[in-house]
Amino acid sequence: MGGMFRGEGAAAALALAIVLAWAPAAAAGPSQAAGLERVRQTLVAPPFVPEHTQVADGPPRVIQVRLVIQEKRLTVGPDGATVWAMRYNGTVPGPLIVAHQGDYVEVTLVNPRANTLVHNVDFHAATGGLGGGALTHVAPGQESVLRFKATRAGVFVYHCAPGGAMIPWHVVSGMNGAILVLPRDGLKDAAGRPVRYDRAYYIGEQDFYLPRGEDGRFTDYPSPVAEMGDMLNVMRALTPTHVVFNGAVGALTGTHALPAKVGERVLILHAQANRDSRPHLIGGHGDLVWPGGAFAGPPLTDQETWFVPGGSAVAALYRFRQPGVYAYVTHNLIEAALLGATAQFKVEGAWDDDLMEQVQAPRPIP
Ligand SMILES: [Cu+2]
Repeated sequence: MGGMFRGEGAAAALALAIVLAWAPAAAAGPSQAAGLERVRQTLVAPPFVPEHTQVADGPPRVIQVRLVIQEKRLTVGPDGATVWAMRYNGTVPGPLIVAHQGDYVEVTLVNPRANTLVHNVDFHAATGGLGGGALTHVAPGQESVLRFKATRAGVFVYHCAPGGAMIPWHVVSGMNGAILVLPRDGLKDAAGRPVRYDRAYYIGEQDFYLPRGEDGRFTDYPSPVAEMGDMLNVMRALTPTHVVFNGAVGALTGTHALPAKVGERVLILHAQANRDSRPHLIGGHGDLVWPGGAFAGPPLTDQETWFVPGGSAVAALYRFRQPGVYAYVTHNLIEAALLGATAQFKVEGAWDDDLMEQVQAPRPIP
């Protein structure tokens, strides 16, 4: 317990030092956001994405979103593991926000009185002030408003970063999400031609570090702070107990598989706020993959497996050519099969024998 509170004190001091260091000086220029049309974006639970146009249908706007923080226990796996999940808008990962390059994103961050911890939000898409982290610290019962200009087109992570050990603890407790900043004229292929998608899914990968008791069973704790010390000890070994998509083992498989149809182009947005990942669609490919999630350069083509550096989100586009159930995994197959990092696409349509055919079903060797 003593160590836990010492750690908390150090974290709080670091957070304060960071805030002071980043307190804005005299403004270099006023925000150009005044006078722009303001649009409230309705955020939805992952793996779904908010309604949006792929090509901007007007001049830059101010996109208003509301993130309400929730500290609530979450069941992570069928092995009885639970965690005091820290969530934006009640989900792990937090909701996807969608904007176009040049838009302003105005975020109201709400920390309801029922919570127990200080939180904030650091947008990798933003410029300055710890990505907004220095300007958004909210204690339980407070809210803050941050506006930033989405100057770069890409997919970016956002996450809580209250300082010191609090940063990884909050992030691996689920407090991360992503924002999609589309080029105003939409996505382009490697030759610079327009690319459109028929569906988009947002897959947030989450590594969890859940403590076990002496009996080997996962421990339940009465509060996030009670869980913190033991979780930090598991975290220090850098060995997750679970690596999952959408907050829990099986959250995107079986009846929760992601639907698609043969011929549809599906944009897959894969975020990992803390750890490297290597997505692979078993039986398919990355037709187009934007490395690092950046849309300014040409996408890679015909990728078998692609890379998501920890602390980033990457976009891949695939047009399904065959029906069936596709596993979508991180191709560390131990994490995929044993720790939970598997999703599924359920694709309807007609089978193409030209692409694949079973020439002989299994039979005894003649
Ligand atoms: Cu937090």
